[in-house]
Amino acid sequence: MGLDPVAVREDFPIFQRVIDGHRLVYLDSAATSHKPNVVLEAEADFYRMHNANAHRAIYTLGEEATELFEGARATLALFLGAPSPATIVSTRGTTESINLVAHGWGRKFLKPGDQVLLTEMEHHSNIVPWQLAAAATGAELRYIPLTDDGHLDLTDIEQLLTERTKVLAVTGMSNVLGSMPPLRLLIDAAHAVGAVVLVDGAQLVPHHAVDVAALDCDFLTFSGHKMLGPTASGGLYGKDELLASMDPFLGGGEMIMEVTREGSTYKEPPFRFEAGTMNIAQQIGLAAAVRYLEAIGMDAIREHEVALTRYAIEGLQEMGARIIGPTDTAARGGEVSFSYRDIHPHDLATSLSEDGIAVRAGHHCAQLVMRRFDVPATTRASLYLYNTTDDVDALLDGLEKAGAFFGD
Ligand code: C6P
Repeated sequence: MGLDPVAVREDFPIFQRVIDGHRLVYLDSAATSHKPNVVLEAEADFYRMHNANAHRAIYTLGEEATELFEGARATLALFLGAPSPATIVSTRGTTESINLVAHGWGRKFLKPGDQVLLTEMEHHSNIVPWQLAAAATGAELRYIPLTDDGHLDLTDIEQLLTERTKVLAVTGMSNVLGSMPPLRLLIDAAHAVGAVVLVDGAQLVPHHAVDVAALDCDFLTFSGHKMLGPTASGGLYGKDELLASMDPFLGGGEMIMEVTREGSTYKEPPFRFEAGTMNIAQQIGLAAAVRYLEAIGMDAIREHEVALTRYAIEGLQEMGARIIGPTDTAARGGEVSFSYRDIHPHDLATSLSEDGIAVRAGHHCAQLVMRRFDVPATTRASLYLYNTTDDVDALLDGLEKAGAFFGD
């Protein structure tokens, strides 16, 4: 049996909210997802019953905190098909994870004349850290362009991906277009020229089964808050030998072996990259989110979202909205960006909000995408396991209402 979003909603207290007399129609999970009771409980239970710093104390609570925090790492490793928990670094999410790699790997190994290959569909989090690393090392940035329907244009890939390319950093799922680049093909092509590959999994991991061993990516980043977990939870997967070769990102407590006046030696990964008191409760909450997602099944979630995305795209197209991104649901996720008549996305989002409908309007931290499609902003409805066709119908009704109000 497929996923029943109505039953799923029962697990999320926020859906009891009534907003100005309207039920909550939440279509902004690409920005952040809601949290089921099991996640809220796991986090609260940690604070209520086990609260202590991890990896520091030998009293009972301290040992429990360490066990729970490390248990969360093991849960994440299994979820992502990682070979061992030591390949998972706990971070506050994708932005921190990419900065960690661009700093710890990029600044150490990039040299003048090396190239970093990005794509025009990247979120700013997968551009700016590389710009900083390039500025610090003399490396150059190059970009894979996009086709008119919002996929990567791989026509000139052989000119872009060359012996000079040292790293390919690519999203697994665009937060604006929904497009899913052909990761395995890109990873193989990058490895063939000796480049390492970082996959920005901020949107992919919450919505699609991911197996890092099968993908053979070198790094994968993810944000817990987009996959039913708490804010400031998340992580970085990295191949053992790469993590071991990298410099620390932040310096501080618990990431060192020994500190002298002159310098310090560092622990092995992942601890080398976990300076200071960590996001203990958040990672424990994220592990509960992962168990919840696994119990439902990532394939069932994907199947539900594909059907709902198709329903949304068809409904929007029937109303004359312009979809910005692919319309074929096979290689895309449920981030549906559109423009509707000439109504500014901010006006549209404000009008929808009056009916309890939450969508995001703006450039979605992806200004290269806006420029490519010649729009200042888009309205984006993004779907998740708790969304229903009723939610999409509410969006379409809301658009009709906005259309009547703003006119032509
Ligand atoms: N996108 C959106 O509304 P953080 O903020 O670190 O959890 O994730 C950053 C990030 C990186 N890559 C992609 C593909 C993303 O979608 C995001 C976050 C949100 O689209 C907030 S801007």
